[in-house]
Amino acid sequence: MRLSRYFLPLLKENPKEAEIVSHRLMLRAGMIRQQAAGIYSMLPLGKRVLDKVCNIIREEQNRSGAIEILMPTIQSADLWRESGRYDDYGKEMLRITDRHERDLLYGPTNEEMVTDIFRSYVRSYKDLPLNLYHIQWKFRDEIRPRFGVMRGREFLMKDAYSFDLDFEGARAAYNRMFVAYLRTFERCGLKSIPMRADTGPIGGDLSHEFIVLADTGESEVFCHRDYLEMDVPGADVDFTDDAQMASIVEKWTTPYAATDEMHDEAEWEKTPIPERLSARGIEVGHIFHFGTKYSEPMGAVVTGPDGKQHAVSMGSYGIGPTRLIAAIIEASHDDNGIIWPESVAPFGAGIINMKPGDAGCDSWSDDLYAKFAAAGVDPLLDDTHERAGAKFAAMDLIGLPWQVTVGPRGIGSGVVEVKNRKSGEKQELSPEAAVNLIAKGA
Ligand code: P5A
Repeated sequence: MRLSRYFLPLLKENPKEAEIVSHRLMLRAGMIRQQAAGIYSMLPLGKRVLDKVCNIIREEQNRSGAIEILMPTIQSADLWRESGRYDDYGKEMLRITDRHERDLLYGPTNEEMVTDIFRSYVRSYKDLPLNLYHIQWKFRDEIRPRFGVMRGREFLMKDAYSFDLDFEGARAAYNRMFVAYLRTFERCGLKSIPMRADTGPIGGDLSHEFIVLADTGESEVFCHRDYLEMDVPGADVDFTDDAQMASIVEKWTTPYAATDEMHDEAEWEKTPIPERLSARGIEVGHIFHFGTKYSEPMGAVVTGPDGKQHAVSMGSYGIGPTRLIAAIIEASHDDNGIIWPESVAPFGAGIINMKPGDAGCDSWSDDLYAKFAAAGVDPLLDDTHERAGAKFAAMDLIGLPWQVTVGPRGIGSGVVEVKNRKSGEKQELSPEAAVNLIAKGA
């Protein structure tokens, strides 16, 4: 992409409404635009990051055996009356009436709708296990939407729903999602810690929140320091091996970890004082087992091997991709701007042409651009006529992992300057060496 033809509305001033760094940087880097309280457009740079994050989520959901669908945002109130949640959900639910006076709602979550899909088609235990997920906008009329996309009213969610014959099967499904979540957040460049959590309006008796530690996090959390050093399972982990899944979950749930709602002082005191970490955290994912809470009232039953009818045992599993972007920025930035992990960076590298219009600078920049594209590093070429200082500041702000500067002096000695955004380290390299170095990580 050439910056001269791109839409990157950077802000020079710090927006007054932004209380936390991720909100400030997303506004300043031209990633999002607020349209109403807690409702945002994703601008081109933000949309690129969102797509990268969603693709990582999708790959790990698919790897774990979940199957993608897409359900609508608007739901019929009648479905929610069947589960009893239409009245229970309260003011967070946006209720809508259509021209025929039918009650509709903008979905805050999809347990009822997916249970309806399941009961319409699945009859036998032989079709289980089944896990259906989608990535779709949700609406929750939060009292205090704040911190940008961190706590929006309209926000994107990946929500998965598992169906099994009995608790044992449901527990195995829960474990698979647990492991998929560890991998997903690690691939987004984050250290996430699974913590025992309250179930709130989703319900059930078994639940973990996946928390990213950050000073600006909304939750107070308590955990063992061992979590900071634990290794996340590799891509070769076998999601069909229930015993392997269970042992990974056991390892990741043995040291103490709980959010403040579930915090147990007596248990906490068993952790030696130097090993205790009490901090603030951002909830990027939340998984639930709730058994027959929806399948029983909604008649989602299958014939079991015993020939009898069984209400299926269910769980649901959420990740907030829009919140995840904010969490990544909270965890990875400096005074000059965002520092994207390579896996979610909107472009792989920025090329700064110091003197557009100069034949040498133009041809070197174009050549580098083509070489990067061929090597699979999606480049952003700054071919604008801004001052050098403004160009460097803009590149730092948008946080691409690498910056390659092409200027007349370097060309004279056959080199470009390569800067690593994270370490700040600079080196002079031939264009070929620069492409090789940067393509290695792509
Ligand atoms: C699980 C999937 C559920 O809704 N039903 C379907 C279950 N869980 S949850 O914890 O309420 O939400 C799942 C994840 O969505 C993100 N999230 C938000 N992101 C931005 N703004 C919000 N207001 C918001 N609310 C929830 C979080 O990442 C949460 O873990």
